[in-house]
Amino acid sequence: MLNFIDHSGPQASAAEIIQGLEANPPQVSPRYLYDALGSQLFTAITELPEYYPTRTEHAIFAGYGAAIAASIGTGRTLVDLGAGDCAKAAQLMPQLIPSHYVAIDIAADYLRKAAHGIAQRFPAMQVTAIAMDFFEGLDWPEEIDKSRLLFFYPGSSIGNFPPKDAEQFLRKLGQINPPSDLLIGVDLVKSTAVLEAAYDDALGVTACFNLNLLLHLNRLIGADFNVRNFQHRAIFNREASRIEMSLVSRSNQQVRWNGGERHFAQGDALLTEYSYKYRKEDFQALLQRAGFEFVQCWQDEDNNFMVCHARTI
Ligand code: AVI
Repeated sequence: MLNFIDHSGPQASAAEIIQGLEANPPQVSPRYLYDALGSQLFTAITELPEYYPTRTEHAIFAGYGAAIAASIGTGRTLVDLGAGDCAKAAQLMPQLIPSHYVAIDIAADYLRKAAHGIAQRFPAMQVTAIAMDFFEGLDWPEEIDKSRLLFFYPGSSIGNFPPKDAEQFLRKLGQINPPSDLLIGVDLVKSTAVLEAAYDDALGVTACFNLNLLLHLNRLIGADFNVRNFQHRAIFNREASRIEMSLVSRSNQQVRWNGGERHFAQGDALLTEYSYKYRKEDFQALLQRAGFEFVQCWQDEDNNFMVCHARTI
């Protein structure tokens, strides 16, 4: 049976968006990449030949599912952070055999349907879906028992936080009710060519995903961004170890929104997302600083991606 809890609240803050647009350099939180179309475009990205993280992580789960379950144990409360279609957790369920599956995502309708499907597929398991934004930290809902927690954070979503924020986020997770475990997917540093192709694919799907953010902003703050006047850019900054995704103005232009405006000169960049890439030892050190001891990790043959099991210290 599915228990659905809606803690979604207001999803967008016009003031926050405008503050970012008026900053120098201008920036927008990556969360605004994910309206209904943006979420579908992201799903399309995960199927692109250049975008290796999703299929590599899938292969790691397929190849090492039994070893992962042996490391973690069964009968846990599996807390899926950013569950989406719940497919990644479902892949591991036959081995992890959770007693309770808690799926958390901001997209309430999508989550309810996906979690309902999981409840039907695994009738012996308790299933709770919580619509909430855990981006700024996870306020644990009182309704849910918090014993024997296993946090599941796949897809290298941790890379969309700057490392200091990632550390703080993980520390807060670990403090909810220790001892608890963490199973997390992390994208690894690799060649610039492979990384930049993954974020600037030949079909232009990532460009659409990025540009669609402007249409989303137009609706959220009454802006008049013209998508044709901006160009997608994704570059790997090796020193900062991150992909920097932005939208570059193709001309000198004025963009207006409710109560404000900004001039974009040709070449000005609006920053839309960072995607940090880690070296294994650097991520282990981050886990440690966040209050987790590293237990074990699994990687693909080419060392493109890793899945880490960690436990609160
Ligand atoms: C969701 N997140 C892990 C993706 C990433 O790889 O940073 C988002 C993304 N941005 C462009 N392509 C994919």
